[in-house]
Amino acid sequence: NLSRKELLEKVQTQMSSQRFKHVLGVETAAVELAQRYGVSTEAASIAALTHDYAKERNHGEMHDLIISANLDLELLQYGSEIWHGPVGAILVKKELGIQDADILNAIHYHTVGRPEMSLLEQIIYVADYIEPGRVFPVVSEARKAAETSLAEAVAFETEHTLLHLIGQKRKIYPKTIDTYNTWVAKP
Ligand code: DGI
Ligand code: FE
Ligand code: FE
Ligand code: FE
Repeated sequence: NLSRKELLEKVQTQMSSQRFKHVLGVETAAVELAQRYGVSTEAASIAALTHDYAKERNHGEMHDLIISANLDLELLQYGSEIWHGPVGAILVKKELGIQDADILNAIHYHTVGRPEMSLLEQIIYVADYIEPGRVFPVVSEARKAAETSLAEAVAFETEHTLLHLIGQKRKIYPKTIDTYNTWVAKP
């Protein structure tokens, strides 16, 4: 098991200083949410520090890993921005030795979510969106939701991410819709 300091050093080698700063912000937000919602703050810290571990890997390597690790091949049709979660979970296990399934799932699903999310998965999904460095228009509303209901914060983020993608006519990964249907849509 790596100490927090060792983990920080390994993560820092994988990314720009700007992204590393984002990762530290996600850790701050995730630990706070973990305290509020009764989840292990250590697990929240580890998942937050590693959630974007693969973000700056080259696309060819990520593409090949999606195939060799038997990840969802549909990922390949929806652009590389949604690859780093699933790929990151594989690499964090292989290269950092992290084995905890809940932490690996939190990394895997941090971008698109999924219908069933553990509290830790919800925390990383939301912390990524509301960390102190984020500045988009609705972020204060998202932070407010996270103070009272984690599920409401997940729903808010899911709705607004989808609206944002549609506003830019981006392709929607079907699993993003599955998350929307579970967390946002009315029955
Ligand atoms: O890695 P971060 O930048 O911290 O944040 P993230 O992992 O939550 O999101 C990365 C990007 O993924 C973000 O700009 C929105 C995009 N994204 C999320 N769902 C979808 C998507 N892009 C497409 N094309 N389709 C999706 O369904
Ligand atoms: Fe990410
Ligand atoms: Fe996110
Ligand atoms: Fe992130």
